[in-house]
Amino acid sequence: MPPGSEMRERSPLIGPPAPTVTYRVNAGAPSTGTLAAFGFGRDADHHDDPRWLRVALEPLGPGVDEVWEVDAEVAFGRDGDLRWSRGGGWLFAAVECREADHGGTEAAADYAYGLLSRFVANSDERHVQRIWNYLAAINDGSGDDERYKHFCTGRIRGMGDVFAQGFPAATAIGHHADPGLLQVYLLATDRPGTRVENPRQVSAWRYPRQYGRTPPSFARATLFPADDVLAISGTAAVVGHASAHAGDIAAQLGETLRNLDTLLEAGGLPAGFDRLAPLKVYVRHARDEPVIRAFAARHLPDAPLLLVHGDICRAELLVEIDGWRYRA
Ligand code: 3EB
Repeated sequence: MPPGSEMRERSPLIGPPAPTVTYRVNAGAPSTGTLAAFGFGRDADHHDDPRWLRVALEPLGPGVDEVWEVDAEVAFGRDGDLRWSRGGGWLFAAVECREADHGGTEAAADYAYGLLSRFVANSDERHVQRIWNYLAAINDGSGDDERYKHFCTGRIRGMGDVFAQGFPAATAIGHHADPGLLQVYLLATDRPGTRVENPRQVSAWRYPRQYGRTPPSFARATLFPADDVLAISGTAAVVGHASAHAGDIAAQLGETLRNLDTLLEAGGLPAGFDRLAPLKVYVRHARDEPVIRAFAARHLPDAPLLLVHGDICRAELLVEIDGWRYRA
């Protein structure tokens, strides 16, 4: 074979290896290589460490912590309502704030995204790959005044130029804790990832007017720069732009899995969600837990799974799944 004609299975590493994500019972306090760690619900541990975040969603079933680790030393700190950590080419940043301190949902989202975008813009790790948003009573209010829609308007206003190169993959879920609490956290790195859209779904930023004044600003998934992980947004039974199977949890689960499978294919990842795919399932009605567990046992038997109680941003949607799919 002449020099230079070797075929490569895929492109060489062009970015830092992805953090590892694991679910653990009682993970304990963050340690050297911990980029971030999360407890869920009111019984989760407290650790006075900027890398530790207690997420305002109650676990369904056994509570576990989620831990992100990098193979490097991690530095961390706080700056007002923002805390951050960085190591191995990755940045974690989180903002927690109270809506009342900013004059409402829209203003609080604007504030939180403003803090995050300014912080990220001043970091080497300025390419936001993934972001999570938890706000209270997400479906309260009707029509354009639903709280989620106010959140979407504030979010895009607070997103600075660091988000303008392409929206990150995201999750936006309603919590049942402290009514005015907004939690937003992100994962960024020092090189751009690749946005992946779902051919079965209209891109969220192109949703028609009926879903609100401000279309939601997120990508369906991000392929990390080293091509080692597909980070998957909150995925529900949305086909085209419409919600499918209103009120039918079993059918919504099936449609959601079709969307997840389609995203893997679109991202060029191997098919299937096995032990290399830690997933989180957001469940509107706690009574649906047994149906969801049975579905998971059948279709996702090896995927590490965390079920949490949370509201999906469209009132007719009963379940949403997000997560990570490692290539190997
Ligand atoms: C959907 O497909 C369901 O506003 O950040 C999923 C993931 C959804 C993220 C967001 C919303 C968001 O439109 C809702």
